Amino acid sequence: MSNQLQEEINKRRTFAIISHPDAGKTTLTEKLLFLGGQIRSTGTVKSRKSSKFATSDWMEIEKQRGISVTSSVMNFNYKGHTINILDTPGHEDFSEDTYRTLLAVDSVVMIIDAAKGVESQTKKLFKVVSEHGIPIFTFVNKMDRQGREPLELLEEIEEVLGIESYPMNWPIGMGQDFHGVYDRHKKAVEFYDTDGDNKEKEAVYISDLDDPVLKDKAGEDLVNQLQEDVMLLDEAGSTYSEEALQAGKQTPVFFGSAISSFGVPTFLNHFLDLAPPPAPRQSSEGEVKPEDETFSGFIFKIQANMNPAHRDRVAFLRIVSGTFERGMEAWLERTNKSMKLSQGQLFFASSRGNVDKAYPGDIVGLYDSGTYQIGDTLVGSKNVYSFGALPTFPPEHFAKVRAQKALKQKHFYKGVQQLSEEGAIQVYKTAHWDEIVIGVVGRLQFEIFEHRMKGEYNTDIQFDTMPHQHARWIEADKPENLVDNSRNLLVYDQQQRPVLLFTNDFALRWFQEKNPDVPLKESK
Ligand SMILES: Nc1nc2c(ncn2[C@@H]2O[C@H](COP(=O)(O)OP(=O)(O)OP(=O)(O)O)[C@@H](O)[C@H]2O)c(=O)[nH]1
Ligand SMILES: [Mg+2]
Repeated sequence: MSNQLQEEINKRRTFAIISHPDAGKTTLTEKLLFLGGQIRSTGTVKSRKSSKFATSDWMEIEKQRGISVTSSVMNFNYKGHTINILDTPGHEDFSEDTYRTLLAVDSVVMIIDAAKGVESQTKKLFKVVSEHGIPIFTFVNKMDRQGREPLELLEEIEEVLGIESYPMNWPIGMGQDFHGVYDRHKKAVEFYDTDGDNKEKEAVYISDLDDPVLKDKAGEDLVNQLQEDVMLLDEAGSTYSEEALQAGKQTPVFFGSAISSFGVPTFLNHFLDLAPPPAPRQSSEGEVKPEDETFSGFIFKIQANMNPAHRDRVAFLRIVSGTFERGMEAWLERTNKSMKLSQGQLFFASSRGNVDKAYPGDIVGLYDSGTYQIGDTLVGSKNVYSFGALPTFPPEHFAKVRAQKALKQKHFYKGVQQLSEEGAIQVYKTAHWDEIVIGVVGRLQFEIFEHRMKGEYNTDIQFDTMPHQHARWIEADKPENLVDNSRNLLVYDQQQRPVLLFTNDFALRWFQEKNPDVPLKESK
């Protein structure tokens, strides 16, 4: 193993930010990029009137609505580290994308809105993360607003999520009365100010919690509260354990206010110290270590039209082992064919750039003219192996779609094809008239589909939503004979495999009872 490879691995941190919608993922992402010198000013998320927009919400519809609908990848350097950050969408309709993103990271930052506590979508995402046993860091956000009692929030994290929590710092007041945070390890206080300059705040070291500086700045009542809380945490709270943290069984908790950058630099410093470098990954041929010399990686996301000027498509490759070099030869496991990786790109805040070399943990964008699929493994030698398929969710909403104008047919088919390859929609054809049916996991995806078809493929769409809720792949000699009533509909997927769409659970059970010898599969 070369020393250089090992050094590059140790420098890297690759993580995703997750939470319920609106907790502040994109805002925190921006502040982190700003710290890394990647952007010079932070655009306010959701300020529709302003011309500034959040860097990671680059898609047209994200800018319009101020929500994230797709995960985005950004690379930056900070204090000798190379960081790959993945900002994910919170809305459950896009959770398939978020789940796949979680499989490409080594740790996760979970944001809790101090006023709302642990919300439903955070709970679901947390479950997936904890099943993979990766370290989870918690950032309790929006302390500049009146929120819930910090102790109550900790209790909720422990009870609802079932993970031990260890506050690294503790808030002094909140909302109008927010005065800063007390660092339990350093025994120092960072005082809150609203100048939002995003610099590391000078910490004030104190002898103990009776230090007059504290009372001077924060007042008697808040200091009393702080003393009580800290005593309780010291006596009854969990003890810090690096081992439990690395196993994803204890989460370090930080309080702050992303919008004013308060607590963000401190958080990042601790995070870089504690978060793990790129991890090994299981493959069909056993464990692959990042320091293995042979290059390997897998595609976890495909995105069309990232750059409106070029209308190109990018496949996102997470490097697992070895060194990526521009122009290198690699084998695609699915086809066993070799290809030249002539152009790889790294994504920065507002640009992307060609990359000559990239290392484990890095996420490289490969130009894709239809070669790659989500879940593909690439290996830098003929002895290929696979990192396994990535999860797909069964669609639950269906609609017949067509172009409003017949003249747009060509654009329409291209758009449908490309967006389905991204994994954003599933596409079927009806048995008789070859009508296009699309299936999605969440209804909002219909809207995004419509919006993107217009914006990226210049095609207005006619929608007929359908009453069906389930899709099942079937194996039968004459599938058309199985369609017996209005409760199911026969369609074919893009590989011409028969699929039955059912209106509801009852229709599904009814079919199973009548056709016990026809197996129904949730995925292909
Ligand atoms: N008061 C206050 N508002 C904040 C803070 N952080 C974020 N916000 C606001 O909360 C709203 C949501 O922020 P985003 O960063 O878009 O949230 P998100 O988690 O990325 O949302 P989705 O991507 O749609 O899931 C925006 O209006 C932000 O300005 C904070 O620290 N304090
Ligand atoms: Mg967002």
